[in-house]
Amino acid sequence: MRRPMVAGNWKMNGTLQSVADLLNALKGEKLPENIDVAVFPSLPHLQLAQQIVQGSRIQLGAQDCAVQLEEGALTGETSAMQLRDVGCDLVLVGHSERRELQSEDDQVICRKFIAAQAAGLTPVLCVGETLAQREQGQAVSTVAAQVDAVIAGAGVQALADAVLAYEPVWAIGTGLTATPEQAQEVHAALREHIAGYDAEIAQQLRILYGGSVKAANAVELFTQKDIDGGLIGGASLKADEFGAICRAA
Ligand code: G2H
Repeated sequence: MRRPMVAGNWKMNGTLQSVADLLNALKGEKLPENIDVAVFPSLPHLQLAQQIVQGSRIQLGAQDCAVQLEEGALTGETSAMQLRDVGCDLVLVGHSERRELQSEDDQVICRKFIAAQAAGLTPVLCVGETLAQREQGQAVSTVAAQVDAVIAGAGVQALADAVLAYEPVWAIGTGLTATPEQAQEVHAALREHIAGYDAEIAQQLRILYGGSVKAANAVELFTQKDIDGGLIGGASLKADEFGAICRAA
């Protein structure tokens, strides 16, 4: 039985005040006992967020980490070790916005995944196909190749301490959501693909769905057999909406 997770990716949003307000409101939401709940604020807000979620059941994550683990002359970078030091439990790796806007390739993403685990963080590895890839019938082969690149560098065993998030690029922040059937099809294919390496790891791996999830569509997505919760962007910026999504998991 996989424990569902609902994670809020706050992207580049918020101020110290709004982050405090959002977290305090979220702490007041009724969150189901049988799921993991995590939030991923911007870097400057992590320490404050850590102080607010401390002692609560909300886990804290960062949106990215450096490929390098050791301290060094890397202006603007933040290591997984530093994220761990400020109280992060998780880190997103390979979000499509970074793959696209920061030109992160599979090799860089694999190194970040390895650095995250070495620092004691749980990586949430994001994969997804573009609309063009889907239209060419390459949705599954694209996401499978993205997972393969991490397995090639980190080993399949590394997935035992990771979370996978399937986020079709065409559904991110667009208001378009994959239908529950489209999402389930890719989740099942990913699990089957990973089972080709190790059946038990595939069975236990949590695969979250992301891409315009909101309270109104969460139930139909989360009740699919291979969907183990969600990675929520825009809708995670409102405590009541995010609370409702958590209760759908
Ligand atoms: C996908 C998702 C969260 P949104 O990026 O990672 O964002 O729910 O706004 O589509």
